Amino acid sequence: MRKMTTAMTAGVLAFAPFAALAEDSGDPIVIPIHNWSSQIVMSNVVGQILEENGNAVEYVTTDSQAVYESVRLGDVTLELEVWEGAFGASFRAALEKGGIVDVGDHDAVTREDWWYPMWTKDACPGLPDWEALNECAALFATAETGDKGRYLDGPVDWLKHGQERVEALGMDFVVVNAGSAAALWAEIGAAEADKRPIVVFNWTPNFAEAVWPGEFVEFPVWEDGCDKDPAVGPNPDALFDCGNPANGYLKKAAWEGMEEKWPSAYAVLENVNFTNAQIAEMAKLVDIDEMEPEEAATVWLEDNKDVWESWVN
Ligand code: TMO
Repeated sequence: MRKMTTAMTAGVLAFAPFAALAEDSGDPIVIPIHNWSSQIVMSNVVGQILEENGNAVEYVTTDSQAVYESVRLGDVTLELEVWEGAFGASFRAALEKGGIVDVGDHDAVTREDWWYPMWTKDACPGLPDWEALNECAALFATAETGDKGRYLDGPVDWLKHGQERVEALGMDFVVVNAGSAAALWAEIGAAEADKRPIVVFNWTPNFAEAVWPGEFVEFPVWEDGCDKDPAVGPNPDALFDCGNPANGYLKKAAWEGMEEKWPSAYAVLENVNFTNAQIAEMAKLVDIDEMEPEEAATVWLEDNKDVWESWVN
């Protein structure tokens, strides 16, 4: 359904014209879908809010790094979860090229990094320090990794640079990429039975923190430029010799032309703002309650009217 504009008629010429009501294009707003649950549910939540606003919406599954180029070119209209750790570099590169705009931060504070379930600390009490982890590398050895420890990193498209970090810091670990987020949860679940020490990629906000108490490994503190300038970080000759930002942003981004083509939807997008607890809940509806993302979004919207209704004009 499209917004109505105020029609000018001869009869009202005595009055100043009303400001034209925003008229959004009837073309669908294209929302990208990636490979972790909060992003998929949030995309459906905002998609359903935009439908409520009168917009047409279409979802496309896209690579979580390449999407910034797609937004910049207008092939995709927006992105709801720009995680500083995983996507900051791709987002900044697209901003520099032009065509993409920063639509502001969610209240959520994010962290993405090497993580272990708390039982791991019983076997390696010097944790969360990364050097202590490295001393314990043999505890994490598997047939696949020989005498080195195994670190299960995220799917490759999250570009966590685990291998570069291991090399930059001279760690006795082998980095294995999970095929999917589900493989990370399966790994933690399997280790839980006999409290086997493991270290895997994880993030917050996420459902996992309510299921498995755990901690992030403390690497050398992130400094701007650690991914670009070898001089930044403890190893003067290497990139990625720092942890990810411990208080990372979560941003919204949009195609530069969105505001003009869908002004009303853009105003809604500017209002969209989720907290850590809300995002963890979105992931839980799928990863624990096993809902389909679309259904999870409907349930979330039903339960949180007070949060989002004021975002719609
Ligand atoms: C981008 N992610 C939240 C999965 O780290």
